[in-house]
Amino acid sequence: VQTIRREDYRAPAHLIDEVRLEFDLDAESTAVVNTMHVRPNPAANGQDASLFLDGEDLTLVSVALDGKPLDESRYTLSQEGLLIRDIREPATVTIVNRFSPAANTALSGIYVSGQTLISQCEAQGFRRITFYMDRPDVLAKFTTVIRASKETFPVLLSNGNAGEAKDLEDGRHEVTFVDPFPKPSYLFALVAGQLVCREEKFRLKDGRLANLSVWVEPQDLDKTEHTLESLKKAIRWDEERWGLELDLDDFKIVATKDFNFGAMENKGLNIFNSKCALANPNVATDEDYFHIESVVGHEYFHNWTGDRITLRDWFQLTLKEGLTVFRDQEFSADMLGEPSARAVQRIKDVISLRAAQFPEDASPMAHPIRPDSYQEINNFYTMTVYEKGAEVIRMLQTLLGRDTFRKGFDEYIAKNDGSAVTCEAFLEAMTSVSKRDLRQFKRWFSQAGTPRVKVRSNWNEEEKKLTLSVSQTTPSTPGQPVKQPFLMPFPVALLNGDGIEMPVKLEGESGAGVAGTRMLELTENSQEFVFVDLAEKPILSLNRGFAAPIILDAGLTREERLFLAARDGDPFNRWDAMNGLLIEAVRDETRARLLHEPHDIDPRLLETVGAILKDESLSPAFKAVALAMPTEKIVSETLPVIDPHAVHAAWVAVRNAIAKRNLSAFMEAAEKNVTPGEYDPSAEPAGKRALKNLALGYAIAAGNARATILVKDQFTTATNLTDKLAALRLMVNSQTPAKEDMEVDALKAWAGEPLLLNKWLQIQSTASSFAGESLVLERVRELVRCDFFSIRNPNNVYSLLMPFFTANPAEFHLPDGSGYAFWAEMVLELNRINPQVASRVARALENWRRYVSPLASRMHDALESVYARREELSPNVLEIIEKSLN
Ligand code: BAL
Ligand code: ZN
Repeated sequence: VQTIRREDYRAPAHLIDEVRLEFDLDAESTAVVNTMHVRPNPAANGQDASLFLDGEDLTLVSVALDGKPLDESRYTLSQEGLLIRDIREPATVTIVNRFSPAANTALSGIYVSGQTLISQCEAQGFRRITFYMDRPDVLAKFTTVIRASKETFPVLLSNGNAGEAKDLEDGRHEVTFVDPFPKPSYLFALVAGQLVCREEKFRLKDGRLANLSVWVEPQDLDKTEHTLESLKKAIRWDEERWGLELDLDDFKIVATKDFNFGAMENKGLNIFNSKCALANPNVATDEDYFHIESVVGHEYFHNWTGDRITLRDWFQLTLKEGLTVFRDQEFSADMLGEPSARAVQRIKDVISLRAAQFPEDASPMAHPIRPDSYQEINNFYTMTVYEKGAEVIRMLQTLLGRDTFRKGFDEYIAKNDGSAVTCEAFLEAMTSVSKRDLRQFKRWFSQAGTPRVKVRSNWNEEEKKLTLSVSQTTPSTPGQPVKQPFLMPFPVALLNGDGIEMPVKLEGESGAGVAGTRMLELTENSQEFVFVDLAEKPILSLNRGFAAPIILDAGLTREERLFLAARDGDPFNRWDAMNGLLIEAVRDETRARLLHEPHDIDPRLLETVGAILKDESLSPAFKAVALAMPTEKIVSETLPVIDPHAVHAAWVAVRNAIAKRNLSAFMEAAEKNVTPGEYDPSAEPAGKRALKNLALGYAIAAGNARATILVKDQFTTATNLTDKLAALRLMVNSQTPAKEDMEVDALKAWAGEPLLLNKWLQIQSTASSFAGESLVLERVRELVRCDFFSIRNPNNVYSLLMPFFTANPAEFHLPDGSGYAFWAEMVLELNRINPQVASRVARALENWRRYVSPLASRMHDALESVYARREELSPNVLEIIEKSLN
């Protein structure tokens, strides 16, 4: 397998100014006539006169140059594409080729979903449609003509404005789309099917009317209102917050149930995985409503950060993804408005960063947000590129301040509009407006690994001064043994005994100290900060709001952390203190069990849970995140060696102790936070439901019979999916005899609706098995063979297999290795069908070295068993398996 390196980038030898694509669509065999206006790239200085056009799984019919058929001696066809020799002048290249959408199980290129033809081109799917310079730095104006049977494909869509439409002979019709904006091929889109739409004319800030539409199969039309509302909010927000307007008359969204990604930002024609687009109270939970708003925003925001300004090469992926995740996080926060709701959202984002990106940063796949090499670009659509990338952009905003950051953003847009650029373009704009030297900051783009920041404090009672010694280290990662220190923001507050922020003054500063959060900057391997004129010994609240994406060792005593959990005015840090205590409780319990030592959970922690539950000043949503047990996976990440079964037993013990000690408070919270009346997915009622369902879970864990009755009732009477699903999940994870009937009832009711079926599958795969029941592994094995499960459907795989392999450690990591054998079977089966999905599943074992030795060696065996079949493996899966074993 070939390794592609960032340093090997070469400008394209040719450019394509305009392309006209004529499609004769047919599910079995589609024909394309592709006419490209090509010219040598002046920037390449005529180094290479050969025009190379990528092509994969295509049948070439003919090649012509300036209208004349080309002699076979002028071109070479290979597995990778078509090389046409000697193109030294501007020329028109016409290629005719065919491909089969029906045979396309990889869901990259154009494929069949039900009765619909759908495209997905990022990163390199366009080469599965026609021969082309399939690279992001070749920008062309596209004209797309689509011809198809009017009965089978009454709706035909592509990027840009619909031009001429006409009926043809033989029951076929033809539509032409002209996209006025030059774009790289990865942003091309085509959809054909029996679709209906919800549409609306929307007045843009400059007075123009844009036509917005959401296209779906007819049975899904009642799930599109929230999609369209989210789009309108996103358009308004981009105008108001960043001064960016929609540049098209028509903006379309299409939803499909068969999609590898969550969604795709094709110019003017966004295509969505239905789980990220479709909602009504019967099929979507509170979290789905929220998530859809954020993904609709994300794809829309790409119109500027991604489409208008695109990437020079795929190594720059974070330039559009990190920035756009940052933008969608800010959008979501602004839609929540209220500070406590915003804080809860920040907490949830950090939970997912810690659960998935931190482990990635410590894995054999660790890579900087801008990688230096890859074998398969699809393996680099990662939490690091996306979520850590967003944290890096957020740090820049924190360091420069919102106003300067906005000026830098404006300059980035103004200078680079219409170009394909590198991450440097963004940093240069920020440097130019801030006049700051950001060279050290740039290390965030090149160094992988999560920095560890250690803080130790020394209080001088006589002089009333506090010295903070702060050091940072970043562990070595593959190919990067030694790291340089990062520049990072490090906001700090010093709290007095009442939890009030004390005036802060650093040694050498004049005047009185200022109360509040003080922004420090870390730049060195070790630094000291001396705070003077302090009235009393303070308690430290560090890295407030999780300003820097680091692992912090604050050196605080348990008393101090209990204090922060009860008093810190920074909601993130208050949550973090509580969460850290819960993690520590499970970790201590795990250790005690492994050593067969007696262990009591700190009663002060159990009391703090009660105090948070009863604190009237806190929102239900905050209480729900603060009192949620950290997942077993999160706890495991903090252990030097992972024993999933010991962690599971400890986790259950800690949860039960919390539940028993606070049973009456939990029951009270469950009863106080019901949300009667019409369903409203907004943050406040959603927070109440989250707290109520959390409280019911604890009450059931405490063995409370009334809670079980309440949950059973909730399952039958709930008028929203959040409550119904929560009730089913609680019952499935309990030992209630009635649970089997409930599972069957739910399956019968939901089997016809893919969105609901996927939720049901996920409940099954993340369940716990109890004595006398079949193992979850056995159930998952059976479900894979059921006719309502299709291994070809990514959402089915993401709902059943992925959560089982990655989010149910106690059931997956069976001591005999049978879970790993099943994983290997599934990876090999998926590898034949859909390499992108297969490689995501393949990653489930990459951290095998972290596990206790019998499990680690069985995981290693399973990886070897897949590697033994390397001749059959796609580059996607091979890269993961090789890196895991190395
Ligand atoms: N560009 C792939 C999907 C997304 O990040 O929006
Ligand atoms: Zn994106």
